[in-house]
Amino acid sequence: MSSVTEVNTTEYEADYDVVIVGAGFSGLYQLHRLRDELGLSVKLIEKADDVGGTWYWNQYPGAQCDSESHIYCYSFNEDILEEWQWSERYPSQPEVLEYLRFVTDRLDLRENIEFDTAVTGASFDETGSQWTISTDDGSEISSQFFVTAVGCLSEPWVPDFNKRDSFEGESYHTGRWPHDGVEFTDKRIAVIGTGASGIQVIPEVAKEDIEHLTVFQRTPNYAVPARDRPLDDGDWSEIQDNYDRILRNAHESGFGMPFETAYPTAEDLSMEEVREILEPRWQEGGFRFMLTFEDLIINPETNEKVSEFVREQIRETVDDSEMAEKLVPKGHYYATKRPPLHTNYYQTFNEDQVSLVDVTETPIERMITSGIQTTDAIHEFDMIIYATGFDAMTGTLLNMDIQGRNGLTLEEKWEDGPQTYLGLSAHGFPNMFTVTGPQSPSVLSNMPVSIEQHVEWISDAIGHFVDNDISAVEPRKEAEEAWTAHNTEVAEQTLYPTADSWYMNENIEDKPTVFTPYIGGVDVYHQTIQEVAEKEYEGFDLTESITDLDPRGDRPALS
Ligand code: FAD
Ligand code: N01
Repeated sequence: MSSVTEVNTTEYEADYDVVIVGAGFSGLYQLHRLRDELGLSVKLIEKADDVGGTWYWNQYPGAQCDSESHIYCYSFNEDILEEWQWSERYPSQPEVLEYLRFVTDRLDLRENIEFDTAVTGASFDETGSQWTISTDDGSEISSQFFVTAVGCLSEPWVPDFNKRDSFEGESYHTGRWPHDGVEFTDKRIAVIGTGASGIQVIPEVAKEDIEHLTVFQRTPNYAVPARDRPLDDGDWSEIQDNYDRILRNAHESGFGMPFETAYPTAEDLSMEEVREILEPRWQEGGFRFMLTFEDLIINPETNEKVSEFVREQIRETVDDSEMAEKLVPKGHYYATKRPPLHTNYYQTFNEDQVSLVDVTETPIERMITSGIQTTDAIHEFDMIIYATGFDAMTGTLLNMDIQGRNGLTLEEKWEDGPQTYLGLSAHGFPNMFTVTGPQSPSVLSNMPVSIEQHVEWISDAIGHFVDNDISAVEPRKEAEEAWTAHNTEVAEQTLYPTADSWYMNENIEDKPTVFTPYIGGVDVYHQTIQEVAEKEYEGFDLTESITDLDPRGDRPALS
């Protein structure tokens, strides 16, 4: 049970009940829920000049969702579900952005969003049980609750290559792609990185009228064909007829996707039998392939057979056998690094104007004014595209200089890796909640499902605290330690920790090696957080207010 203590708090008046940071999928729904369902005064701060988050920033050619469109959306509003019709099996970046703009306008959210403003600091004032939030325009505002919705993959990461800034050509990161496009014609182009972003951008750049494309690969990936296609009215009416069931299944599944795993294991199957099972799923494309065998991620024998099947497909697709061998992943199990989908990725390496540099054989030594110097050659370019990923899960949170009780910074607290209670809150940081924080299923799911779970839990919790005059809420240290230990324990039962992935923070040298998302499953996780709420927020200390503060009272309008 939680405990309720009376403390002598000084009377205070915060500017807002809640300040939210981030206007992507998470922040937009969080704003709607707190403002329109609880009637709270809310301000949302967003550093971009528009909504969209991921889909605002990642405008690189080929940027597209790997989740199928009909499940990569909000499910909370039936009118929106009926009014919006997706045009493709997987929505492309412009369509997701258009969708998020549509939802924003439909729910009239813009008036509570301050764009073009970055949060640069947030500190908790114990006396008033409120947060002071500083922004890059020099302003400060206060709120009783502080909700971070800053995204797990929103801080681009560029490796610190020797003399990185000496290159004099054009440089772009996929996660900060210019919104007015990039001209590729007649250019010699390098792409560094073959994760999900690289695998999408490479075929699109290769299609352009370029002089040459050189791909710098460190770890080959297991990419499965997406097999995108337009959705016609017939497809759409079938989805609409079954939407309740589809969405319920997604919310009750382990990965936030409405697909059943078909077989318990491949352990006792011959490779021939495995091929027979996987072939139709390979032809169908998408994440159903990954969900063929239930024990894929815990049983090395099953995983090795599925991995081998993918390797066979790569060898069959790439004409040059030496090139094919370089593209075949060998050092990690399938899906222990985020498994991407692709459209013509492997086929691109059959084009004359595309070449591959394996940087494990010939590492990048330095950037030079005209390109990239590896241990065996100088490669000259007009443009370098960094598809090198993100300071994932914690990077964006830590950049905000968040200070909790007694001046403890989140950076100090998480020096050895994130410690949270339920991936939602942290001891020492009262009244602060994080949407899809580290140690929640987040990136191991179809994210709108996890986002809705979190936003609804946070809203219900804040509503409960407000209704019960609880001014400060903080997870107990023991609860946090137990959750952190549980995260590690569950991860260690899987193959995930065997790979050098960004899930393990391994993409950035200074970060502690620790598995950051929660792999217990979206369904199990949801049940856990619901039970915590039902048991009066078990694991949290709740501090009752003695002030006459009415958190639903009149608050300043947005400037
Ligand atoms: P974001 O969309 O990242 O939004 C966070 C917002 O916070 C941003 O607008 C950012 O500008 C703002 N912000 C951050 N820091 C500050 C600050 N200090 N001050 C003010 N504002 C700040 N997930 C899936 O489930 N399926 C997919 O197929 C899929 N495809 C993806 C493709 C790409 C290219 C990428 C990068 C991610 C993909 N994801 C996918 C994950 C995706 O990030 C989530 O699905 C979802 O969009 C996250 O929404 P969010 O609102 O939580 O975070
Ligand atoms: O980033 P990544 P991403 N020298 O970190 C390489 C989501 N997403 O932007 O694997 C040379 O996966 C690095 O090599 P290695 C999705 O969740 C989704 O592609 O570390 N290479 C890797 O190849 C995804 O997982 C979608 O050895 C270096 C690449 O750069 C997440 O975002 C689309 C290097 C980085 O891959 C991030 O994906 C796009 C170095 N020093 C993104 N440092 C869809 O759903 C790094 N690399 C469609």
